[in-house]
Amino acid sequence: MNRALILVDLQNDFLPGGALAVPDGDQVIPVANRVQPLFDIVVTSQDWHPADHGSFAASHPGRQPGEHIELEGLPQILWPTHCIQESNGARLAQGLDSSCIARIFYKGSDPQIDSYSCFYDNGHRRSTGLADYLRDQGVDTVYLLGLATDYCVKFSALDAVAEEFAVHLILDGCRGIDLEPGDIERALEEMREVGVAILSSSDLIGGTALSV
Ligand code: VGL
Ligand code: ZN
Repeated sequence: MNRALILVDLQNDFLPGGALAVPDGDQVIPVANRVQPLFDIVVTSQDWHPADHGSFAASHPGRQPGEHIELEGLPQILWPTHCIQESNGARLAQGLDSSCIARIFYKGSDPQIDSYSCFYDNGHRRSTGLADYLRDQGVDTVYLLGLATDYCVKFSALDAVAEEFAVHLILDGCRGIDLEPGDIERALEEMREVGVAILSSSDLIGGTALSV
């Protein structure tokens, strides 16, 4: 059976200087580049919002980023405008080696619902097709890295477990937002609790984690 690497939202807007910069987000790019050749298949997700997306504070007059609202019946944190389709901010990070990427899965395109996970939107209403694609490729084990640990990486990892993949998180390939201090640590704990194995890229390069 095959092992896949899922690169989560390695996009300019999530790097320092971007619209929704994740602290030290740029430091995961060399990790992503180092580990890609170790996998049978590499896929990536891209946050891909229309300009009027409902997760943007700017779409709700009087609201500020960081505020909590309800969007079509779901709790929603309001974000700065980010990852607008076709914009430079939505492009894959400059410096990311994209030569190994077999397929890109776009998410967050529906203006009325956010999509943290690269498998499903936040209401689990629509699939991106990633799980079926991976199964079609004979993948039973996935490794994740990317941005942000406490949002898109976490929800992708939880969905990957629910889809019955064996799930590993490459911790030094992730950075988080910590909107509330402790969010990153709590996200890691939630992932551990459902069986996500947390490891470092050096474990992979040493070969141990790949042989389990
Ligand atoms: C993300 C907040 C809003 C992420 C995307 O990639 O973690 N976070 N959109
Ligand atoms: Zn987003």
